[in-house]
Amino acid sequence: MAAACIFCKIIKGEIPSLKLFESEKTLAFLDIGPLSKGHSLVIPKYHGAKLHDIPDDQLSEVLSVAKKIAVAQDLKDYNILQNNGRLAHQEVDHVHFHVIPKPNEQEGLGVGWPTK
Ligand code: D5M
Repeated sequence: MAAACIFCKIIKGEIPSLKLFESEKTLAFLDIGPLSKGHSLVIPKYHGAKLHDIPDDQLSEVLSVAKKIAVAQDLKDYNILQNNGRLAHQEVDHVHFHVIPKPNEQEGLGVGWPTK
C-alpha cells in the first residue's frame, strides 16, 4: 500500500467506489470518468506503478476478473487497456486494466476514445 495512492485509498475504503468485484488480491470498480457506459478498472491490490512492478502471483487474477466483467456485462465488443508511464497516458500510478465497453452506434452510448 502507498499512503498517497488514490487506488490504495479505494482498496482501503478511504475513497468511495462502485465495486464490481473484490477478492483477496484483486478489486474491480467503475471508472469515475467513463469512456463508455460500464467502463471499469481492474486492479491488483498490491501497489506498483507499472506492470513490471507487480509480482506475477499478484497479477494472475486480473485478466480473469476482466473476463468475468465482460461476461457479466454481456459485452460483445470491448477494449482491455493498460497504460504504463506518462507518455503512454498513465495518470494513476497504481497498475490498472481498463475494461471499456464498445457499444454499437445505434445504442449511442459511446462517449469518447477509443473510437476505432
Ligand atoms: O487511467 C486512470 C483512470 O482512473 C481514469 O480513467 C480515471 C480513473 N480514476 C481516477 N480516480 C478515480 C476514482 N477515484 N474512482 C474511479 N476511477 C478513477 P490511466 O490509465 O492512468 O490514464
